[in-house]
Amino acid sequence: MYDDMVTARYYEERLQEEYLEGKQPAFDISAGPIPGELHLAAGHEASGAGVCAHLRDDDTVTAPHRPHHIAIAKGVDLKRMTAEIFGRATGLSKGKGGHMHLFDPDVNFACSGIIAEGCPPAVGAAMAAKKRNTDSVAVAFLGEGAVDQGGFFESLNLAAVHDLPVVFVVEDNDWAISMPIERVTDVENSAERAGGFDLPGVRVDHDDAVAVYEAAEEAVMRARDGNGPTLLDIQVHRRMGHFMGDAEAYRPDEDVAAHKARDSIERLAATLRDHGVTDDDLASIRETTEERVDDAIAWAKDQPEPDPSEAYEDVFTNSLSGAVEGGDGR
Ligand SMILES: Cc1ncc(C[n+]2csc(CCOP(=O)(O)OP(=O)(O)O)c2C)c(N)n1
Ligand SMILES: [Mg+2]
Repeated sequence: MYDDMVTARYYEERLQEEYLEGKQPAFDISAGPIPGELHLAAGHEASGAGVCAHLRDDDTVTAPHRPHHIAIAKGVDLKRMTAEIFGRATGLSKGKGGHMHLFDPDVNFACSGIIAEGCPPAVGAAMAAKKRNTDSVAVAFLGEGAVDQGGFFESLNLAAVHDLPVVFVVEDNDWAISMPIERVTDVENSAERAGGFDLPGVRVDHDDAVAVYEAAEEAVMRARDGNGPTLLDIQVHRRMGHFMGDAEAYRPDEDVAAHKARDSIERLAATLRDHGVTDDDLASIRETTEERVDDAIAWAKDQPEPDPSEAYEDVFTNSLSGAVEGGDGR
């Protein structure tokens, strides 16, 4: 878990540097080697690492618009993921999806920029696993700001009524862009939503990777053993703006400071030290992960850009000729 968490943190620090190249002084979102939006998950690492520690390649994970820590913990190919973020032809989606649309069929990972979008496909994957009599499970990650989406409730209901092997993981970082959770709901924590569907809801209310690991172990094993879904609500922290370039004018200074003070990576390092892991061991893990990340970024930046003539390949779209000529109505 420590390896995954420090990989994710360093990866995002490096992406942050690359992202800002060419975008200053006036913030130009389309400039630089990573054009478009970039949502960093620094502060969410305990959730991805603690949950995915229980998953195999054949288990399915769907993630939201803040996906890097989850993708890394699920074992998504780091080089092809980085090429995708840099918009290169060898990226996971041939450079057409960008950082919110990473798909890696080798480890059954997908993410989406549409919030709560991953819930129905995770339920579908869980239903497929059950019908095929496998013991694979599916996990849908979403933010606390997405729990009032209809698709989330429909997914909880279908998963509960069919006893499907799926775990819903809400990452609660207190904010949905500029909207604090208490302004959009009177429900104190999202785990309570499970009661309405008669399924277990568990809240992990601090950024402790070990506590996440333990709660996720029970949930994933329950799903794998055929005992149905669980809803986990995990407190994480948002160390940065909603997206790169967010000045966070809406956010009180004390809140930024409080979130930065709760570092789950430091907390896990302290736990590891208590169990006899030395500072040298930890430094050597960090060194290896930094090399791996630097290699992936250097490799990705060296990859070709997609050919513009391929823009309409591999996409769902109405055929122009069909639309003009009446076509077949697709
Ligand atoms: C269906 C839909 N509505 C609105 C948006 C715009 N949007 C992008 S992120 C976001 C807030 C998400 O907050 P949360 O789910 O808490 O995730 P966080 O960004 O805090 O990780 C919104 C409203 C969207 N992407 N999809
Ligand atoms: Mg949030």
